[in-house]
Amino acid sequence: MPAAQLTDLRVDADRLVRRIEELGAIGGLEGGGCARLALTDEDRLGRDLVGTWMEDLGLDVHIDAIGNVVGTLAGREDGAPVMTGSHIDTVATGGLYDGNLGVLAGLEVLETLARAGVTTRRPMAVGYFTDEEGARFAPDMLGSLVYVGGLTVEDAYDVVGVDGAVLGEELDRIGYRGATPCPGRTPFAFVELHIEQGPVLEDAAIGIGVVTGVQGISWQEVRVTGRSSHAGTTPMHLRRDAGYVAMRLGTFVRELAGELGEPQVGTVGRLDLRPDLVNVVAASATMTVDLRNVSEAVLEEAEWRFAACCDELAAAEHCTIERTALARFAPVDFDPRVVDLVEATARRLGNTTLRMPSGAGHDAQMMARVCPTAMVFVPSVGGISHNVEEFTEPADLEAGANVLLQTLLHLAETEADDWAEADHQATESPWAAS
Ligand code: HGY
Ligand code: MN
Ligand code: MN
Repeated sequence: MPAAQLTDLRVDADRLVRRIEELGAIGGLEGGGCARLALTDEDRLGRDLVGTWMEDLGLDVHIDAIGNVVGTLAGREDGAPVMTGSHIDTVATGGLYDGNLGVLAGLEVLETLARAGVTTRRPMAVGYFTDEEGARFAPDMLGSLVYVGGLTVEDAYDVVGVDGAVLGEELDRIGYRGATPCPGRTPFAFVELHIEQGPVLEDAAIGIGVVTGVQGISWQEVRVTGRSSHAGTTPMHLRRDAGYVAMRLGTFVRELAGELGEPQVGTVGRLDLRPDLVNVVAASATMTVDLRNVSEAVLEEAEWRFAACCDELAAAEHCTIERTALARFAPVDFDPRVVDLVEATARRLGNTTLRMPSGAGHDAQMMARVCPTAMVFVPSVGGISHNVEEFTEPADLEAGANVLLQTLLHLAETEADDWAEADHQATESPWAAS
């Protein structure tokens, strides 16, 4: 198919929306949304469904040692594939689009090409990565981290989940410990479509987010140990109140974000007091602290100021505090050539665009370690995500999927064998001209 016709190719938006809804029904929640925590039975059912769609399309499907699944459409030539993908595991209050859009839009791109009889120069691949959310097994982006060699598969197998399950055992239980070795094959380039999950695009009435990078992420578990005692008879100055210390730490996290200013964010998402009884001063408190910033230096400042607060409170309240890192990823800048291509493609297709960093972590954050990578955002209604009310308008889903299609097509057809030439190609190829 001549290049000029390739630029006219568009996805079948109805098929995409149907698949989003069909996958979303697995682990479906009352009132909408879905819960498919990593490596649960619901995750397995979602995996089985997406795997069936990949196989029905005739993709060459591989499951790797950490359960990442990649389907590849052969190219006219062998060599490194142009790759897209995301995740299909969700948080417990998940929506239908977080991660799922990126996987199903990638599948839709390959189906559009296959149905049009298009064989691109380079192979095209779509994948989903295990445990992107990290909500059950930390860290987040675990599967893509193993894919790029940032964590050994053996260490990943030993990760213990918030429910006490062991990752490797759960992977075996659902039958997704595959034979393909990790680290995975390095793609020629990786582009991920994702909902923004925040309010920026909607507030600005912009259709496509051209994602320039991802902010740094610091997750830690904090365990405060005090002493249980009687709530009625223990004078305040004699208490070793783990619950009070935990709540002071939570307040500190909130105030620290305010002091450091945007885009610093801080969240205490989990808090567990023991013995968790109305008339007992808490003996222990276990909580999580999530700190993020686009600046590594400011994120480090947030971390040491939090540590200093822990030390002060431990001394003042006669408690001990242990902190355990659950995830720590530095901010990532995406490849400017791919970012430029996403922007040029989105504009060529008539979209309004805005360059922006990602507040959420994504698998692209890991893929950027090994190949030229960028992301495409579409608006989230009300800026809501990790919430069953997560929603993106069908027209925005379609626009994002078409930007993904045309961006991947350009990458799969560019004559550049190495990225030094790609600059040259990006200006001369038919995609950039029109
Ligand atoms: O935590 C995150 O940013 C992502 O949802 N895993
Ligand atoms: Mn996601
Ligand atoms: Mn998420």
